[in-house]
Amino acid sequence: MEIRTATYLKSSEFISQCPEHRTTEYAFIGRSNVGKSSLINMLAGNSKLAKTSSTPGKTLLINHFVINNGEWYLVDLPGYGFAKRSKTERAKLEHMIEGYILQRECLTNLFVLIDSRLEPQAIDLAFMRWLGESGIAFSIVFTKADKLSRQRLSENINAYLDKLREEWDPLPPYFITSAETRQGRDELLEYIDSINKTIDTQP
Ligand SMILES: Nc1nc2c(ncn2[C@@H]2O[C@H](COP(=O)(O)OP(=O)(O)OP(=O)(O)O)[C@@H](O)[C@H]2O)c(=O)[nH]1
Ligand SMILES: [Mg+2]
Repeated sequence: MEIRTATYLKSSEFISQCPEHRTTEYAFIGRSNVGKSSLINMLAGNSKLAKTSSTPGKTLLINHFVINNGEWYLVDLPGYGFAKRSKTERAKLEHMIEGYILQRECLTNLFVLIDSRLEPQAIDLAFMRWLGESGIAFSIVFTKADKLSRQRLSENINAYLDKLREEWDPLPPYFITSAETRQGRDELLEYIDSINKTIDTQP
């Protein structure tokens, strides 16, 4: 599948403000700075679509993007776990993210982004546990693959999968990506396409 058009639609603070929905919707979540907005831009083939920053905490709202004139939506979410934010601010963002994930009925699949350079982080494992307990379908996207040698990358991914096997059987689907080299783009788009085909996505 190719993305022919990708346009910004709306930023929302609450689910009640999210656009009315008639098609499938894919959202990206993960720790601040993991590369959610960059991944959306890489998929869309437009580096200016979602705002990115080298400083964590850039995305602060639920951002909807329309793909292929309404065939499906991409959603950029704020990151979780940014320690430098005040307790109140963090609670507000967590509330926003939780509300979206639990209440957005048209959320077709959530992609949980994991920095491929890091060993498994408790906050991500706890977040995925919560998704499982809440019955939310998700897939894992390892990001920033370009920052590691091929061997180091495969060692890290294997170690991560081993950690996940302690809790998950079967493992969630996973993808290895780089917003720099566009690694994983075709696989992710094919995956989204395969889900779209099981659901009528005509607007
Ligand atoms: N080398 C490399 N850098 C990346 C990649 N993806 C993201 N980055 C960089 O990582 C930083 C954070 O990227 P964002 O896409 O803004 O991260 P985010 O997860 O949306 O962050 P918040 O909105 O703050 O939660 C930026 O400096 C990006 O250029 C990647 O695949 N490779
Ligand atoms: Mg962002």
